[in-house]
Amino acid sequence: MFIDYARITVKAGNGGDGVVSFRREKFIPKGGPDGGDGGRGGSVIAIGDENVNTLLDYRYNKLFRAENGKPGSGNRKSGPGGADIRLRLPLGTEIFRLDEAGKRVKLADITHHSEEIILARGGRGGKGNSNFATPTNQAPRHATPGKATGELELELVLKLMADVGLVGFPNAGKSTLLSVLSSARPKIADYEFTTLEPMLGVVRVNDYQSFVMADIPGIIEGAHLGKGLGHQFLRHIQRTSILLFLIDSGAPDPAEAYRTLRSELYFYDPFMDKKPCLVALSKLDTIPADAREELLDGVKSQFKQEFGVESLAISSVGQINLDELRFRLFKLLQSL
Ligand SMILES: Nc1nc2c(ncn2[C@@H]2O[C@H](COP(=O)(O)OP(=O)(O)OP(=O)(O)O)[C@@H](O)[C@H]2O)c(=O)[nH]1
Ligand SMILES: [Mg+2]
Repeated sequence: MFIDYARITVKAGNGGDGVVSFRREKFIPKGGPDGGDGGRGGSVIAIGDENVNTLLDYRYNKLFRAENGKPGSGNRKSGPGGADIRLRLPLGTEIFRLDEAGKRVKLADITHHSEEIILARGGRGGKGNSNFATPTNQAPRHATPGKATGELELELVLKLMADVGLVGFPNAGKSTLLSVLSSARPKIADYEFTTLEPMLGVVRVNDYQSFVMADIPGIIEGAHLGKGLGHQFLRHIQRTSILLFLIDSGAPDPAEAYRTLRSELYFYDPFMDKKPCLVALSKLDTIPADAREELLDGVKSQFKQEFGVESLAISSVGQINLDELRFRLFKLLQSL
């Protein structure tokens, strides 16, 4: 199951207490103070993991505690530190702390594999009485307690990381395109809202270069008012570098479809409307061969003139213009 939001509580370990102890050895009746320090508590650390794709692990398990530090002991022995815990998070996870007023404060944005960020630092260990001996007080009877830590309420919000985001109405052929350009195997079917969760695919350009494309559920007019699946998945293409609009070549008015899609993006985030983009007219194989040229010339020049955007016609099923599309997307990415 794909989960892109979770609310969790984390708690770093308390510091272990420092102890009061005195040397007791044969023939040394009054040994000096030898109470050791407490160990530091374990920290709660977030770590990026490219093999994790969802926040599912954080959906049911809600409380994450690192181990407390152990108290010190005699002979100036420090207590062992508590073990840290690491929360493995998918790349693209934003971490927010909820402050007392319930306001979100951004703590971190996990974008790289193995990247670590301390979310809650373990409490410092207390000092044993061996630290407090002075010329005037050679037998101090006090030690300090370890520092106790509090719980933190966190929100995890996953925004998938991809280079190209696919945008289109339901049934436009987005998932089919992802499946022919990459090794991803999204669900494909001849009805609307087949895709219910986002999926990433790696598109190979040549032996050395590739980019990542994200397929999300289709959006419809009024998505910003909650129609269809609403806008809830748009955040997964919010940080892609470019957008690929996919519009059925057989649509009665492709330019109108494009206007609608753009305005839905704009309602969600005006910044998305400014991303560089490309339009692909899908399912070219469904247009009779003798009607293709006329239709496409008209559509292409309209997109160019009215919106200043390049377009090309493709077919995932008929394998038409797929290399060209791959190449153009890659070129656009490289130009940024
Ligand atoms: N003839 C033809 N059919 C296609 C082509 N691409 C996709 N289809 C068909 O169109 C239907 C919808 O394809 P999907 O890839 O599931 O469409 P989608 O845009 O992902 O749809 P949602 O997930 O509902 O948003 C399926 O029946 C596909 O087989 C194409 O190039 N040619
Ligand atoms: Mg789909």
